[in-house]
Amino acid sequence: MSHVSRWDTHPHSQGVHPHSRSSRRRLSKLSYDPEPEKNDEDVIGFATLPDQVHRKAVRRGFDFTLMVVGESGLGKSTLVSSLFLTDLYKDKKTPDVEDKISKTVEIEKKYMEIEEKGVKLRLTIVDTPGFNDAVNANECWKPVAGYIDQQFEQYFKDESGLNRRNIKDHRVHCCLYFISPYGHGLRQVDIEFMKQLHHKVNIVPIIAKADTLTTKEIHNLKLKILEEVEKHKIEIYEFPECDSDEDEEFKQQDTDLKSAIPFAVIGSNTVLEVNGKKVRGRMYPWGIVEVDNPIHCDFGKLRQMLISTHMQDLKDVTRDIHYENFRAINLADKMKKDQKDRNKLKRDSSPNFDQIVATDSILAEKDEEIRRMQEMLAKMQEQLNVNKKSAINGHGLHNL
Ligand SMILES: Nc1nc2c(ncn2[C@@H]2O[C@H](COP(=O)(O)OP(=O)(O)OP(=O)(O)O)[C@@H](O)[C@H]2O)c(=O)[nH]1
Ligand SMILES: [Mg+2]
Repeated sequence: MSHVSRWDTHPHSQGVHPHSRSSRRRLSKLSYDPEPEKNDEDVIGFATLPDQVHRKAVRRGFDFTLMVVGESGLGKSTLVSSLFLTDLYKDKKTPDVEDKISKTVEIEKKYMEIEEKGVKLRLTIVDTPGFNDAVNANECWKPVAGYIDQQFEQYFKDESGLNRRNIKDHRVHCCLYFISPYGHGLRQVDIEFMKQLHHKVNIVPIIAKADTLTTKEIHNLKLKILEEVEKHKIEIYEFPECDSDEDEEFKQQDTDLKSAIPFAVIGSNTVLEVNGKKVRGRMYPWGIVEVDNPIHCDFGKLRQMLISTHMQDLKDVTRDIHYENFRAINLADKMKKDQKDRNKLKRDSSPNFDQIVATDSILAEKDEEIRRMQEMLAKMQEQLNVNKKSAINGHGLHNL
């Protein structure tokens, strides 16, 4: 890859390595300088902050997770292996992966660590089984949505745990949604699928197997898809505005990328020879289509966007919008549950009126019984007194 890290040309670095002696000297000076550009010795030193952030980020490395979804047989597995496995592993000896690609039957995670100019990228590819018209197409988004939620949940748990500094970020940062080249735009299942996912993940729509369409057909299909995306209020990944201070070349690149959405791609893992050069392509009786040729398809643009230009933005949107969405819903659910539990607890410890009524009536019965007993005792006492009196009287008479 020929992309030059944008940090290499950072205006603040001015070719001074942050570790160099002069930069360290600058950090220790704390004096006011009315003309800081003129006297490099007297600056405070926070201009090295971007370099410090850069160094720290490079040391830690980057995580990125890409997912592919769509109808079965559209070339999802072929594309991801064309995108990463063969290309980024060109130094390593890999067996011909084409033979290995077969129908995906369950969600598969492929993990790889790539290094370029000292920058480490931990890449996770989530390959999902394609859905089929015949097999419960209405519900096919559920396992995919479940997988995305699971990753958010894991991150949420890790974030609230003790080992927060070493969290591995497996949240899905981008989902390539494959659209069939054979239809006339989006199908009902595509609309439903994307609507179920668009608040969870950045969706980048892809027209699969672009080699089966003519240039005009690709153009028309792109327009139709964009029209339907808008009509059905599907929120696909929105490319950020290009900064006005970017150079002209970068601005042009950005415009080209945006105007190519949905990217029409071709996948292949076969390396062929064209004019003495080895290229990845598909051979037909009438000629060869080259995966990396920008005239043949948008594969190069897709790869550029994913790896060179928009990876960080995809991660930022995941963290700031999709994960925040998940957190908000999760916390609201948790609060509701806590409230329910509290109410239940209150009910358990509050007086039971039926029981009170029953206890009261038992007490009343007992009171009544005591009262009757006291009455009986009083009668007996009275009787006893009468008997005593008559006995005394009897005795007195006798004595008289
Ligand atoms: N014409 C053409 N065929 C392709 C392209 N990409 C893949 N194929 C072929 O399409 C067939 C299916 O490719 P897979 O990559 O297995 O498709 P998938 O979307 O992963 O399919 P599931 O795993 O069932 O979801 C294979 O025979 C590929 O060689 C392409 O860009 N153009
Ligand atoms: Mg597959």
